[in-house]
Amino acid sequence: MPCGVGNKRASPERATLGHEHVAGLYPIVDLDALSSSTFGALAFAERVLRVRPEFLQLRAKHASAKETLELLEGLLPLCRAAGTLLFHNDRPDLALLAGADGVHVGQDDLPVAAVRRFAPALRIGISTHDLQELEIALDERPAYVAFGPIFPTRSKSDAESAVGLEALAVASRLAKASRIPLVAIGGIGDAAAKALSRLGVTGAVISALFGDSLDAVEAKAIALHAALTPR
Ligand code: 3NM
Repeated sequence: MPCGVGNKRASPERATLGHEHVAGLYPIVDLDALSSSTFGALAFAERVLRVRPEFLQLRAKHASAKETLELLEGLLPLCRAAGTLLFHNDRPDLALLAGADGVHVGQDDLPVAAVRRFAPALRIGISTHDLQELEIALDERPAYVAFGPIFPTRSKSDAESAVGLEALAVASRLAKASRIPLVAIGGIGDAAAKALSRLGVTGAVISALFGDSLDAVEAKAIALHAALTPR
């Protein structure tokens, strides 16, 4: 296992991160996206967790540390019950304090070596936006590498240009050769999910999970999870 040794695990038989293959939906609970809905973060998470995804991420770009820590502490038992690994975006300190499983770092966040020094037990996901960043990230042997945006997205204010499915196919080959799971991100919906699944890549999703009601959120999570799971 490249990292995460000794950290609390969601459930041994399902804690598959760190192996080369992951499948299904990677839901991101994004507080900015939730702020324009009527859903609370925990109620939203509870519904998407019904598909028992391998991992779930809290993305809290504009929330205070206090609010974020409270939310992580609320999400953790929900994730444990679903056998899902909880990742937090950007902040290993909050992930560690909450007892979460991992941290997802971007190119301008703490370097992987610093995260490992600070919190050796945390699994690490790395966000990348072109093949050069991807190759550097794979050399770090993280729990997974995210690659995107694959398609245009409105969920990230400073999103880079969309890389498209052809670049994703190349990224998928590189990640497979390194035996590191690859997560596609950016504009992933039902149609894209099928293409991802053919490439053996999983998909992180924010906006395509939203619907008019929590029942609709759950239905979207079920459909995306199925489309992202190879048959
Ligand atoms: N990171 P949606 S794209 C959070 O390319 C995030 O690193 C990206 O949201 C990256 O599913 C993105 O609504 C937004 O497109 C994903």
